[in-house]
Amino acid sequence: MTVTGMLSAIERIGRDPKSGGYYRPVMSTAELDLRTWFIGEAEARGLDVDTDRNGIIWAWWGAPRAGSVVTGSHLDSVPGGGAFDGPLGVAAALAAVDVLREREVQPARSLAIAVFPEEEGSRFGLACLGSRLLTGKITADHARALTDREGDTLADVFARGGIDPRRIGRDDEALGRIGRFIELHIEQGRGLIDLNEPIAIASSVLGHGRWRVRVTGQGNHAGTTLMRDRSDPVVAAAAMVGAVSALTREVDDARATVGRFEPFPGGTNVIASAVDFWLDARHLDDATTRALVARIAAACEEIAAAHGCAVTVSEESWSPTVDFDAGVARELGAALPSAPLLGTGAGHDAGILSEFVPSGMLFTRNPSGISHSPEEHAEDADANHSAVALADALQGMLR
Ligand code: HGY
Ligand code: MN
Ligand code: MN
Repeated sequence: MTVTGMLSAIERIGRDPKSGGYYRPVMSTAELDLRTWFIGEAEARGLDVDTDRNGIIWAWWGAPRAGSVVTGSHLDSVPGGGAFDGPLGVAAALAAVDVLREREVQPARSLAIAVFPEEEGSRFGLACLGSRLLTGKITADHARALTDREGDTLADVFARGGIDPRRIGRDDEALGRIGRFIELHIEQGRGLIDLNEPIAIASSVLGHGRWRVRVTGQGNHAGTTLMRDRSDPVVAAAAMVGAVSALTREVDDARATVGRFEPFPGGTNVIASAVDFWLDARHLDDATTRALVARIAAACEEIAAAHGCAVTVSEESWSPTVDFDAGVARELGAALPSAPLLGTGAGHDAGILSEFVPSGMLFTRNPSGISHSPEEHAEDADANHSAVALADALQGMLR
């Protein structure tokens, strides 16, 4: 089955019929359905499938052993996400196995397709949770205690999803089997369309972090509280969001976003008592990101004081800038000589793994560059070509 055929088979899973956006949080019904789909596709190809103690699914062509080549991506999505972010890399990996078999390739190394849980961090707030658990970049205790918007802990959610939370954590045996990790992903940003190329090789991943900003004030009645008597955290938080944009625009190539803004209790005729909003800040230079966030935090303090409110800023996720392994990039370049090298502003499991195993990424052309939106798109020809490009990249590594 082609990549587009596989993506069509799952296109209704977790899709909001009104907005067309996807919401597939880890261990939700949608994501569990996608896991079932992937396992079915992998088993139909005779791959040996195992879901490990961190909830990572491994589909093996050959015995799990040191020096294996691993490819794959994730199936979870951001709220209102597109159809390709994650699933394109998973479907292309399945189709690349088909291509390699059509070429009668006899791998000298084992090949595995890995599907990492909670790459987006949309449920528990921490990006690339699965690859962080695998590598020990997050402790098991810290992970178990993470909570979702309903206050459910990761431990409880994983247990309900069939993963024993007592067993999560660094997995040297699984990590030790990975000789190379190659992730194919839809391009997020406009590069390839302007270069008239279908595939790019990744050079770097922008460092990025997430901070929760909590503003507290005085909850009160909307009709009986004079304006001069208010300590309204929503008004303070709104000014802070303005400061985020203004301060970030002063720093070349920095990006900062507030996409999640939650007043409490959230009544139309209620002055909120608190507001939580989340800051996503990114820059190629980690010290620049840190300095920008420090300036934003100082501005938030000033604004809170001016509105009779209090504010706390707490870090929830940090991923330093990653420069991918030059040797892997060369191998990919040798297999795909017309593919340009492109950096990305989006984080990936390959970025986390690259600290531990030689890793690389391929990007598939996205004509508009839009991502984390239902408008995310890859043309059928490019989506299907992804499998051939990935097979070309893997074939040399499997020798
Ligand atoms: O947020 C990101 O950069 C990625 O899509 N997880
Ligand atoms: Mn994403
Ligand atoms: Mn992704």
